[in-house]
Amino acid sequence: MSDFREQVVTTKQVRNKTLLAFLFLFLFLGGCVAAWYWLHRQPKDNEALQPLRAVLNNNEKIFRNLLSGGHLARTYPVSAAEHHVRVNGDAGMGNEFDPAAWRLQLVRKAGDTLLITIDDIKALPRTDVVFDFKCIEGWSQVTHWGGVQFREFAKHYGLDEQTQMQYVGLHTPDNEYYVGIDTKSIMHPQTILCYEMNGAPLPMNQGAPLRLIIPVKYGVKHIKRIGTIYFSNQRPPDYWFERGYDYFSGL
Ligand SMILES: Nc1nc2c(c(=O)[nH]1)N[C@H]1C(S)=C(S)[C@@H](COP(=O)(O)O)O[C@H]1N2
Ligand SMILES: [Mo]
Repeated sequence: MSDFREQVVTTKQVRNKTLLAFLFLFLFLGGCVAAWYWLHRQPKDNEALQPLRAVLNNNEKIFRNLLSGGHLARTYPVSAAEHHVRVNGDAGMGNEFDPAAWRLQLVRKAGDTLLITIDDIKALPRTDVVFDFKCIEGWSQVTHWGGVQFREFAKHYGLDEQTQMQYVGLHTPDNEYYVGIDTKSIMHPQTILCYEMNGAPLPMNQGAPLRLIIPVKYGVKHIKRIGTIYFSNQRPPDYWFERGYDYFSGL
């Protein structure tokens, strides 16, 4: 004789369980719909719904503390670099621009702006960086850039006091494109003021005479054709932040 015991389940029990399961399903779906309506009734903060913006800001706090000079973006051999480098984004890249007349405006303080030539910048120690350039649109490319580390540049121009501030603002000569970057990220050893691509002068559409290459950030922060650099304890205006993206845009 086997010890097999059958449990007798009545039709009534089956029906009750089924009803209970449906009840939970409807409560859950109702909750989802209510949460969706609630979220979409919330005010916006720079084009992102406020609760979502709060999540981005909290992520920033966490990642800012994790990021340090010792945390390096992965690098690649020069031979791995793409020759056909994608061109993306042309805000602030209008035709009425004269590279010969260009000077970098470095605002050290209100009323204290240095005008720096590209030769001044090329005279500083040169560094290469080959890394995987990632755009938030979903593409990435291993690319090769040359320039001076921002932290070398800051040392050369005596920016000790300025780099104690929380943010750096950069914009194009016509102010059409602009980014704000936390100082820790701009002082990162892989961040360069870049004037070369694939060992040759930076092409016009890629940001000549000078662009930012900042491997710890998404493409949006790699501003092309830098006109002005300044420092602030408030978040400088940021083109893609104003269009709903994350301010920090870290990787
Ligand atoms: N001045 C300027 N810089 C810019 C942009 C732009 O529209 N204008 N687009 C950004 C974005 S979204 C990306 S992905 C990179 C693309 O750099 P690339 O054109 O050299 O590939 O530049 C960034 N820098
Ligand atoms: Mo991008």
